[in-house]
Formats: sequence, structure tokens, C-alpha cells
Amino acid sequence: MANIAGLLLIFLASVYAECPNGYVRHDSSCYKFFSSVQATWAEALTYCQLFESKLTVIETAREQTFIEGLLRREWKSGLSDGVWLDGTDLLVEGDWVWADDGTPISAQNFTKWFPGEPNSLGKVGEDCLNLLHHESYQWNDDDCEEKHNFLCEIEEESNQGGLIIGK
Ligand SMILES: [Ca+2]
Ligand SMILES: [Ca+2]
Ligand SMILES: [Ca+2]
Repeated sequence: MANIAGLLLIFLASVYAECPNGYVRHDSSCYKFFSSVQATWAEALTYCQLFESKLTVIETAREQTFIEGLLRREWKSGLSDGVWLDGTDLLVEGDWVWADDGTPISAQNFTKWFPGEPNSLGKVGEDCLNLLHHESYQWNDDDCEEKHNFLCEIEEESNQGGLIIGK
């Protein structure tokens, strides 16, 4: 029995040891909150790519809850109030999508807009999605040129041994 337990540990370690240094695992993703860099939305997108990740896409309430906890733990004074995610309506005003693959951000999928958001305030409007620290990490649209901290995600391939549809 001890041997089987040992083998199981080695197996689990090999499955779960895949997050790069500095990233935190949750379910099938690895996350890194860049608290030392503030960037425009487009810059943040590039930063994540440099570190072989993407701006975070929140698909479920479970993922949102995990991220709220992560940001609360890592928060410190001096950070921007917003944390950039991958969502945007830059292409068509009012049509929110995850930039990564164009999945609509709509009532059919998970959303957590702060009441009254998205409101596209100001002359240039607001076309990029962030989490508001002072509003319990509910969602806001913000001016994409504002500089904020950001959260990157590495999504594990979910197609291991499975069917890949449409690719
Ligand atoms: Ca995700
Ligand atoms: Ca907008
Ligand atoms: Ca807004």
C-alpha cells in the first residue's frame, strides 16, 4: 500500500508541478498577479504573452471566487484600483468579448459587473475590463489607456486524450 501511495504522490506531483515559478495553481490554470507593474490594457496583454500566459479570462463563479481571494491576499497599498482582465468591447461598442478567442461576455456566460457597469464613461469611452478592488473585485469597464496592475493566466490544455472540436 505504501508503494501505491508513493506512486500516486509522484503522479500527482507530475500533474500539478506544471505552473511556472511565481504562478499559483487553481483547477486547470496557473495565475500570476503582476503587482509591481502598471500598464495600459494593450501593454498588459503583451506582458502576459512575454511570460507565456494570457490576460485572465473568468469563466465561472468558482474561478471568480478564487481570484478574489488571490487578489485580497496579494493586495498592498500603492496598487491601482483596477486589475486588467482579458475582456474588451474595442471592436464593437457594447459587444463584450474575451479577446483571447472572441467568446461573448453575455448573460449566458458568467459575468460579475458592478451595478451600473459597463457604463463607457468619458469622451473616449471605456472598452477594457477590470476588477475593482474597492468594490470587492466586481467588474468595470475602464479607459484602456489607464495604467493598472493585471492578472495573467495559463490555461492547461483541456483536450488531453479528448476530442478537439473545430480545431
Ligand atoms: Ca480562466
Ligand atoms: Ca465600451
Ligand atoms: Ca466603467
